[in-house]
Amino acid sequence: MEKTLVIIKPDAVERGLAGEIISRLTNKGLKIVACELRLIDKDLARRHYKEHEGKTFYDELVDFITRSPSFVMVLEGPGETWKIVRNMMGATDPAEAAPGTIRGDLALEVTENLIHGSDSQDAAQAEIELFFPQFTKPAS
Ligand code: DAT
Ligand code: MG
Repeated sequence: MEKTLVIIKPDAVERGLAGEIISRLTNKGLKIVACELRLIDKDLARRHYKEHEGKTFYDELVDFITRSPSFVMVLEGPGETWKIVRNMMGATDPAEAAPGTIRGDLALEVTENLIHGSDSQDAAQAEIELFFPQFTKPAS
């Protein structure tokens, strides 16, 4: 079984779309193995989006992801779970995302694109550790 990290972003929670997005992912057959409604703070947001530090949209991205609670989940499937989720999310820019995808059906703007999913198995591992350290590190 492989796990991946999904963040249902503040725009989705604000718009009441968390249930719709969770349904799509669990109807596919993925299983929720951890979840939390959580206000992501600036420190965690900066660590999560470290790869984008210095880009023009970085500050806007950090402000956006910290503005209200996100629904953060670990999803599990029989293999390549991160890839299944990425395909269901659609392209980063909702204008490019195919109909039938979460972003293609439900979003209009690149910043407010509803959902984050890890983009590789290594990223999934690191992101699960960042958001749910209690599940990945032995108790001390
Ligand atoms: P993804 O979320 O599809 O993995 P990413 O990792 O390249 O995309 O970027 C992270 C987030 O940053 C993305 O969901 C929305 C925002 N973003 C990316 N490119 C952007 C751009 N050109 N302008 C504004 N926001 C952007
Ligand atoms: Mg990304």
